[in-house]
Amino acid sequence: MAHGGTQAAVAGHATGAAHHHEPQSFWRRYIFSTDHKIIAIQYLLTSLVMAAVGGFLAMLMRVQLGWPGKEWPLLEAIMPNAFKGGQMNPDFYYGAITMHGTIMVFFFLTTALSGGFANFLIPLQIGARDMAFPVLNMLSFWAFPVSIAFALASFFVQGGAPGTGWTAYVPLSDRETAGQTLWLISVFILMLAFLAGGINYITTTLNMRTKGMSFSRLPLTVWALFVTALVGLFAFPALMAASLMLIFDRVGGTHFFDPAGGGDPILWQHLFWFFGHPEVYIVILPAMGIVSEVLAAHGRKPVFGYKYMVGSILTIAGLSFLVWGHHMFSSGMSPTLGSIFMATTLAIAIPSAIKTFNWLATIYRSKMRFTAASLYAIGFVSLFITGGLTGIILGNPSVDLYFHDTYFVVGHFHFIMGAAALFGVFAGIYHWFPKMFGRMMNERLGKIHFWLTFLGIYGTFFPMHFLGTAGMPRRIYNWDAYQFLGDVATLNHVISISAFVLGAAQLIFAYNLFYSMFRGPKAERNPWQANTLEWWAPSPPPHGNWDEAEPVVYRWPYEYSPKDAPEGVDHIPQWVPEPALATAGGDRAGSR
Ligand code: HEM
Ligand SMILES: [Cu+2]
Repeated sequence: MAHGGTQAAVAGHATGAAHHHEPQSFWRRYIFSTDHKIIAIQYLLTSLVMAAVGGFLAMLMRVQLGWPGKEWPLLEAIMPNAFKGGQMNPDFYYGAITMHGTIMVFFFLTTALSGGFANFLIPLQIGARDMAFPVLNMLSFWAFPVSIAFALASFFVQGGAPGTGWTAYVPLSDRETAGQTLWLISVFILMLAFLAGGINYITTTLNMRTKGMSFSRLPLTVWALFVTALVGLFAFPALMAASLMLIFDRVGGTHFFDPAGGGDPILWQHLFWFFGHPEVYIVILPAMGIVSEVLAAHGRKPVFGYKYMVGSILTIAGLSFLVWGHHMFSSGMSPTLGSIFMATTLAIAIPSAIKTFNWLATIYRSKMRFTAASLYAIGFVSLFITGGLTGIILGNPSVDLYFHDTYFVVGHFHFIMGAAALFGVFAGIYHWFPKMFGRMMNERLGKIHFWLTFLGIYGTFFPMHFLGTAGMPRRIYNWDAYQFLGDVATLNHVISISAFVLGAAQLIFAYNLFYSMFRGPKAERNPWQANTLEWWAPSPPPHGNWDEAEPVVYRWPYEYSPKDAPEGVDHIPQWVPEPALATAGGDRAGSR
């Protein structure tokens, strides 16, 4: 009933003088919008389209790896160049590898989380009306399709997409055809766009928090997105510099990386991984924030160890700049340096484990409502544990010398980065969809989607560890050509078939998403009875977010199942002044 009370209070509040805005054209409203929520949806939808492209490439790669040497007349009919003569052409395969990684890391995960969710959640959850710099925000978004266009254009130039992988190691990337230059330009623009976006997130979090929203009351989502933006501020410039230098090497006659001209190819690896390791945390930290939020709201229990959660986010962010050498153990670095990077790498396991135990403690004896959102959040914890443990194995230089560049590494990073961050995105979409679109998604389809995805992920990526132990290198097109591998055929069949199940399951999600957007049942303001400020706004919130005054914050965001609250009160939102008022309902709750 408490809930009814707050809703009534909120509804009463909504009838107040509405915020007035000039009528806007379709273009200003939905295309060149400066409203953070529209921009969030633009990022999110573009990132999902890119995920579909990246996923399609993955399916093609699994076709090849499942049955190398087989002919596919149907695929030849659809893509005559890629499947000339019925078999996949190796250049296309390597181009697909590069574009799959690039698309999934940059255009899907980073964009969905640090573009979509950062835009949607930061202003709403801190009680602001918009970002600090709305026009810059719009420009950041519009740089992003430009970057995508450059990357995708590489498929259509002479030589096709570059075959160097998302890490673009020199000297190969120095010698690669023109597509590599387009890729580098794309990456440069993207980094610039993310930097501009991050400046907005940082400034907004620092300066635009509403009355009462101290840092100790900040939802963990905002903490995570804010710290992620700080990490980006220091990481993105390294890749910007590196890509610019490589562009110069390729077209400008310099020799930064070319040993023939006195350059150093290892320099690229340092610059890339100085960016690249923080980048993997740029995608996992926001997912961690989302998961904490969803577990608390759907588990009806405060997040366990809030301060330790914040501390771990900060520690992980700091340490993430000190571990890049674990990607380079086999580059010939001195063993002493290897040991140092081992120590820092294993140190990251500590804050990671703190977070993991806190999630488990949050789940333990909670009143978990098993929604699609909470299933994905719980699934995240499982994937994070599986992937984290293999990370600890790889962190030992002596072990890594064997595993480096095998499928063991592919298994590791797909669990922890690919799949775990993907689960964070799904948990976030199922949780915030009602607020974004004012309608509910179908829970039953959501749960089917979850189980198929969960099983598909384990079926696809778990066996990869065995391939790695058998010595199968990553980024090879025809494992059947290597005698030393023994029989890896069965494992590869299992992986490919699981991957197809995983891919097919995403069609259910796509249907649910688009159907619900237009036809789903109308959402109330606070369908999950959650505590953070966005649930105080109408669904979807109008331009300017709050119908009247900005909300005022009276408490931390995790007052679920509070101990001393009156009978029937199972949560007290941040905007409610005193516990008693939650049941009293009426006009005082949430007003100034
Ligand atoms: C306990 C934490 C972790 C440890 C100890 C760890 C350790 C490692 C090590 C040693 C490697 C290098 C393996 C090699 O290339 O031979 C590696 C690769 C990788 N890790 Fe982790 N990792 C951890 C967490 C994460 C997280 C949270 C993410 C992402 C969200 C991640 C993403 C990656 C990626 C993307 C690669 C490979 C990149 C590539 O070569 O293309 N790792 N990890
Ligand atoms: Cu790393």
